[in-house]
Amino acid sequence: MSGTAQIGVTGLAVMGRNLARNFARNGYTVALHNRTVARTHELVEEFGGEGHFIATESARDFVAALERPRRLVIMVKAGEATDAVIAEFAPLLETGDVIIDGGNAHFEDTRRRERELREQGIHFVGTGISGGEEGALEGPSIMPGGSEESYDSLGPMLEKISAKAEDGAPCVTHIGPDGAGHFVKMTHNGIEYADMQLIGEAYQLLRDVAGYSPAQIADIFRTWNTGRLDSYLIEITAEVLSHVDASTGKPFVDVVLDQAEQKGTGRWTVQIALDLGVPVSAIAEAVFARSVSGHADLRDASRHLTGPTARRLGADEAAAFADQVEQALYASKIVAYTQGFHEIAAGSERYDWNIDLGKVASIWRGGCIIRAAFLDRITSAYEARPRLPSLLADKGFAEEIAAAQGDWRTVTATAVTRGVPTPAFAATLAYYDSLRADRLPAALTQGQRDYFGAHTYHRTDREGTFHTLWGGDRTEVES
Ligand code: NBP
Repeated sequence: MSGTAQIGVTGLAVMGRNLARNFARNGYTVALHNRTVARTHELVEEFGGEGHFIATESARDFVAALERPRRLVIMVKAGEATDAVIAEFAPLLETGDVIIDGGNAHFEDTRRRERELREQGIHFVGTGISGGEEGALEGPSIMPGGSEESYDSLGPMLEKISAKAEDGAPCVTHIGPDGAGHFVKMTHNGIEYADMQLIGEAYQLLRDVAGYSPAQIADIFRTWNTGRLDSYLIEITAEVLSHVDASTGKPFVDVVLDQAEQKGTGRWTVQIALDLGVPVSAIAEAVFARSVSGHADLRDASRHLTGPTARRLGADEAAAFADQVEQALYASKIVAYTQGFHEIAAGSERYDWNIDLGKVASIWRGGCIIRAAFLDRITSAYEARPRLPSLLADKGFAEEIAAAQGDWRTVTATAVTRGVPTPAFAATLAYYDSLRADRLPAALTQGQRDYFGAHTYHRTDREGTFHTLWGGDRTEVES
């Protein structure tokens, strides 16, 4: 007999619980399940009034509560727990049922799970969900992978619970088959790392070079948030910077330990980029910057290292410098997103996902952590040229960077001469200059490789593969 719940959620920690409430608030009857049964009942006790919930205590009852084809969302800790839950539920399901994994799974795990469940006739939809606990409740940005068929049954529900962009469009789209959704979510998080690092570097420069206080910098960010940098991350940066610690009366940022965590998706984005041969230097520098910050031992052992001492700018110079930092931040941000979208394009190509890059940018406009006005520009760039090789090939972005680059260079040079670490500003600028360069030192690298390892090289003036007899008379042979 078919149950009455249109959707079920298993895994009722912070994300699952809020997602279940979101479905219920939107009029769906939601079956609930959690390994620790108490959590299920707590949800109903606290929020039962928000909609129709069916609390269940066993996997069998949970599955029985769902209408067919069944749709069940797994929101458990990514990794072994996901496999354990699938192993528990899959034998109870039937052909055509849909399992949605909303955890932060590695896309290769999603590909494996999708393959295994497909053999059983079950649709497995690896789904990226961004927006944290508030997004899960109020409307996240949703990135589902899996089959087209599963999206037909699931899409309308996801569209209802998703965030809506300013133009009212739901922030969800079928990203592509098997692991495409989790791949895009992973890259979203990688870009988020880069964006946060760039904002952090801008803050550090405004503090150490311009000499502004956290409260003054908060005001600068608030102003920036009314312009082209308008984004959730800039908005919350101003909030964090203006927050004063209640127990000490000091700026909150001055009492927080300056060691950041880097785990999961940010690191994966860089690892996969290396496998795909995609230069994502902004994301890599962001991951490494967090890693450096976390090495308290190294930082402590290096206290004797010398460098320039900070010399603060005067008030007029500081205001002008802040404008330059805004230019640098915007130019670096364009490059960071360029790199992230390159990785998605490369993943799509490698795994035959046919991802619509403009659509990806458009569903990030609401709900997710990197939501920003600027994403509209990315969508327009890909709509104008769907096979755009790089965002920097878009005339509009190229012109904006051209206009910003004088200040971008000044700010980065200032950071270097003042001894302020700005790895992501420097990496994005170096990437830009690498793309611009007429000749790169890779020719010399090829010569070195041929010298010590007979790795061969190609010539600029004729076809073929060549090797120079470096240990002999240095004649060139074609190989
Ligand atoms: P957690 O990642 O903390 O996972 C806790 C849940 O997993 C609980 O329901 C727990 O059940 C269940 N669980 C575990 Br742990 N091992 C299990 C097992 N072997 N069998 C069955 N259930 C098991 O929860 P979360 O922070 O709500 O995140 C859920 C997922 O959403 C994660 O994959 C996370 O990466 C992803 N995500 C989180 C965010 C965020 O902002 N937090 C954003 C986007 C995505 P129990 O109650 O019995 O211990």
